[in-house]
Amino acid sequence: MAETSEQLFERAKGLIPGGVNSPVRAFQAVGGVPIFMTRGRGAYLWDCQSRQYIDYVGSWGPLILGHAHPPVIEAIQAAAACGTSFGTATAGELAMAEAIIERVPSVEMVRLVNSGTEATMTAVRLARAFTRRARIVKFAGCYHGHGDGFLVQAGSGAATLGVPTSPGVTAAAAADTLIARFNDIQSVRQWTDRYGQDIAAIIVEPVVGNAGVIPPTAGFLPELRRLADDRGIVLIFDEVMTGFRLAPGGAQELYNMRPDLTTLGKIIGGGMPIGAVGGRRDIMNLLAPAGPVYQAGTLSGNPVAVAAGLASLEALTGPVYEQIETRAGQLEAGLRDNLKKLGLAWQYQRVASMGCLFFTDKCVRDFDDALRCDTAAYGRYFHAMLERGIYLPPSQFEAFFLSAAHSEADIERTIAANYESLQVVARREVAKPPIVRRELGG
Ligand code: KE4
Repeated sequence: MAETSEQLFERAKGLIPGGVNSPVRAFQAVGGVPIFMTRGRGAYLWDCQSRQYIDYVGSWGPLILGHAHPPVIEAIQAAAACGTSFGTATAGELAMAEAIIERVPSVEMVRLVNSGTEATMTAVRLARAFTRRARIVKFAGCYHGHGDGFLVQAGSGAATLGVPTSPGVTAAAAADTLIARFNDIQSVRQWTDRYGQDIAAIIVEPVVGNAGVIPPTAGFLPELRRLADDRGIVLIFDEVMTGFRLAPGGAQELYNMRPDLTTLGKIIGGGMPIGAVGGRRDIMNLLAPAGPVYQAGTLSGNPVAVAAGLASLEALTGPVYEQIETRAGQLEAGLRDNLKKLGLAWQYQRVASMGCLFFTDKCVRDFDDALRCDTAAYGRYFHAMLERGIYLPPSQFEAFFLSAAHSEADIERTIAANYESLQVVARREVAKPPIVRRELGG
């Protein structure tokens, strides 16, 4: 008899801090026991009791083609059959660099690393070396991984746990991090006016996905570019989540922007561990061994991860993006229609295949707006959808993701489950524990 998630979690908590290897998986923001998944295929996940879900987390973004996409699996199998890692240069890393440079015009050179955190840490180190300055500006609610300097009013799991500035981050590390408000250029100007000559970088999620989904207001990104140019500050777009998702060239293609450095990850690994930092040649060439800025990684450019990423990028053609956009539009129309029919003022925000239902009656333009959400209502909504076979991010401060594998029938089922779940929340009922469902097919 397979162990239940409850039994596995009980055991895991004695062996792994919090029972999980990444905090946001622990369901602390929504209550209940985290679900232990065993298999994914296309738009679906199955848990350890063989319950099937339509998955809108997609491993937090990488799986834009869906789980176990055949060309990706074949690429992994072929690469692994030749060995899992050589610790040497390989032609695949060159192919990945070319693939990124071809899709992201602002990237002239690229360094592969093993996570988004490594990418953002490296980008800031490069900016500090290039400018010989110490301070960085980040935005409240944006999450750039768990590097010390970023865990200051961070989003994603940090916001979920209510520890936006983590213990263990020294006052010195935090002191170099200046916090601004997303979509408020004046909050940036206050810092550049005061410390302009000592600010190395402005790092931003061009579309915030770690406080729920918050699009940039018109003019905000161009204003950031202008401020950075005026003060010789390196503008870093953290596109770990938005890269290759919002468009082939990411958010910077969508909003016609040209940052100095870009951080990437998720999709370029096809679900395997990877990250990348890329950008202007004059900055990137500071990286060892070309330059003095040290950065390294045993498994950087790992051949299996690179093979998975290349297969993913290759499969991401124009028609695939168009299909995903069609589905995302259908979902948005259905969810908005449900809110209207039920007379609910909650806010649905979306950019391409990243979306979020905010349990607040005001448009969410920054982290303070997001923090006004009724997170308890989100928790009830999450469980009501789970009961109906829909797996959403277990936190109000996350984005949900569509993939090329989500079918029209999946979208219709989600809209129907959303309608019932909104009623559950509006009536303040508590969702019953997930029921065992028959296989949905697919
Ligand atoms: P990783 O170190 O987790 O690979 O990437 C960090 C990171 C950097 N920048 C952005 C914009 C990101 O969204 C992330 C990681 N995203 C979260 C989900 N919101 C990862 C999920 C988790 O922490 O378990």
